[in-house]
Amino acid sequence: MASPMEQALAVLVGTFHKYSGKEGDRYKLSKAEMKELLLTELPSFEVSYGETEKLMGNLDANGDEELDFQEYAVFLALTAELCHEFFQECADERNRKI
Ligand SMILES: [Ca+2]
Ligand SMILES: [Ca+2]
Repeated sequence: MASPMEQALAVLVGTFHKYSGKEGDRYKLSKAEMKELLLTELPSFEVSYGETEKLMGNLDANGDEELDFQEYAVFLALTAELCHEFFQECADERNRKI
């Protein structure tokens, strides 16, 4: 039985392939694929269409208008950092109330 972290990694990799395989290059996320991934898999982030465009631009390091796995991995790292900050703020908030 895989540990929670191993399962989480499998989900992160599997989610990339679930969307990257929909159109064009099977191993890259097009703008439409990335937009669908963001809206479907991260609904709590409430990303708007304009924000997906901007995010794509920032993440597309080699400028080919698609996200390869390496560029997606940068997105995951940034998202993890945001979550970390968010939970830290929640914890700080709780500690202040105690
Ligand atoms: Ca694709
Ligand atoms: Ca790219």
